[in-house]
Amino acid sequence: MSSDKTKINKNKSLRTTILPTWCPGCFNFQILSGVQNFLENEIKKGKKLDDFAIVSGIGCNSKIFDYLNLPGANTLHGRVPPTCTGIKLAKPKLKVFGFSGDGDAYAEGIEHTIHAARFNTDFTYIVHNNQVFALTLGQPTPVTEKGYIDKSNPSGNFLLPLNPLKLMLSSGASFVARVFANSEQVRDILEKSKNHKGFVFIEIIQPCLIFHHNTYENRFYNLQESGHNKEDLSQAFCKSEEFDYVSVESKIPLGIFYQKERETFQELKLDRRYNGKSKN
Ligand SMILES: Cc1ncc(C[n+]2csc(CCOP(=O)(O)OP(=O)(O)O)c2C)c(N)n1
Repeated sequence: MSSDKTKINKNKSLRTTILPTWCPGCFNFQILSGVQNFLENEIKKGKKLDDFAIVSGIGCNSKIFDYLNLPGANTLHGRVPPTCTGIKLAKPKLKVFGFSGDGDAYAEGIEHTIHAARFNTDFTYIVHNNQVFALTLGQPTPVTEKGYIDKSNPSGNFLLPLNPLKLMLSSGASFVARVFANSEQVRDILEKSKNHKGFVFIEIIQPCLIFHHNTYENRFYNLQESGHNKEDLSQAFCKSEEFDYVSVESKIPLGIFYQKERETFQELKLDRRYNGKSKN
């Protein structure tokens, strides 16, 4: 935790006075504002700053840790899920949020992302997906499209991207959603997922104005408005395949792909410890 923030943590306000170092107009500002609006509403309804904990990794996205006056940890690259898991196991009453970039979540930390979904660990994982390693100047991540050119790949990225939503669904995530980096959409999905018990995975499509500014105009539609059944895993898989992270024409579904509660890691672990067996 930065020393500046530790000092500011003595104040009652959610917002710190640390000046954001994101590029002007960066969509991370939209994400920050959506998170702030959601949390301020929770605080208005009686929650305290120390009812929450936040964890971020390494990358542009992860600077969000400095701008929210909440306890937690700015951890190692790719280690957001195990840090959230540790906090949640030690302090089960805390509402824990993890923030990562696509590099953090799907490259350095992919094993932890998969196991958090498989274990159904009870925290909310927010992945700012700009399809590049932005802080280190635009190298391709596992979700960058084939053909993407940067200084480290002058003849173009030769690999197809993985589909993180499909990965999360097949790994056992009990809540899987995607939104665009728009303050209102971010606030709304946090509101809709806040009572979900278990692993909440939220992908935020976050154009990087410097290294990866795709054309998204007229491509989004809302799953809930289109009659999608979010309890149907096979429907969720079908919907997750509509956008392959390469095409610049396909429609991009937003909203909740899948939501079905099942026993969380915490419940299974505590059952084992205290009853000698799991509920299943
Ligand atoms: C273990 C480790 N590997 C590599 C790095 C170098 N590094 C720092 S930031 C970064 C890019 C992060 O990209 P992403 O997670 O996609 O976040 P973004 O900057 O795009 O928000 C990398 C590779 C590091 N700090 N630690």
